[in-house]
Amino acid sequence: MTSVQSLTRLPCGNRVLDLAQTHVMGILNVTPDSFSDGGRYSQLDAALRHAQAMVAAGATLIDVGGESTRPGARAVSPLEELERVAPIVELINRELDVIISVDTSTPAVMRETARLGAGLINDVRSLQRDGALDAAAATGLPVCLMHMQGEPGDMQDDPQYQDVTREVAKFLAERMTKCAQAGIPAERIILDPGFGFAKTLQHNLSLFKHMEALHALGRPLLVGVSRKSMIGHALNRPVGERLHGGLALAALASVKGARILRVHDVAETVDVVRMIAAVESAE
Ligand code: 8Y7
Repeated sequence: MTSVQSLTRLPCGNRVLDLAQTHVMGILNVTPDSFSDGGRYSQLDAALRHAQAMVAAGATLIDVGGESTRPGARAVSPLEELERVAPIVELINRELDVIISVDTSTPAVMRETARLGAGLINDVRSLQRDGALDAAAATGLPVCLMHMQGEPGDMQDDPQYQDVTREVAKFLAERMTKCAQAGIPAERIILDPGFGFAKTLQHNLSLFKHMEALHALGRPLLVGVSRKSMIGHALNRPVGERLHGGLALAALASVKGARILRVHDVAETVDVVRMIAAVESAE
């Protein structure tokens, strides 16, 4: 079937993402807060309430992550990651009407969370860990492939590119080929330039400016710039003062054709997306 609908509707487990629109993905961090001693139930309850608020504010996807990608973050075992992520995936799937994206590079987490109701695999390592291609293929879920050089721990040491946009496109095309060979067809793939991952400010700005070049790969784009240091460095703002810069980038990304915006500030970003849609649907 190659109707127009099949080109714009992406099945995500038991839900469907309409790719004719720009969507806001809310970020839900479930890495344990060392300053909170509220116990497991209250952490789970707080995560559910945060997810609920983001859905009420207009998020159509929630990205659940249990492994910090911050430079210098401690490595987490697969079991530890699964114990953080699985209960919240199960709970959100039961309580909320939203597509659950799982931010993971870990094969066991992909398989188990898919069983518990996840609708999308968001892997900043583009399924390069041992067993990840096969695990993702077995779930039948769509996958977001993101560009990065190296590992989160060392990626910002001295990133080098001749032509950042061309190299990011080449990497993503190669990962799409690997996916196809593993049984993940192009129709199930979302692509992400990977802002802030192994890139200087100038790399990030150039990649953002030329983002449209990635449309040549034929797949929807996801953009994650919320509160990132590219905003901090461009505007000289600490992390708590990056909202306006982030909204400017959200608007630009949306106009450049990005289909999913991964953000912390859902309500504000939804207003940006809806305002643009209102203008674009006018006579
Ligand atoms: C991104 C991401 C992060 C991103 C995708 C942060 C997990 C760093 N950034 N996933 N994850 N794209 N797909 O500052 O840009 O949010 S973590």
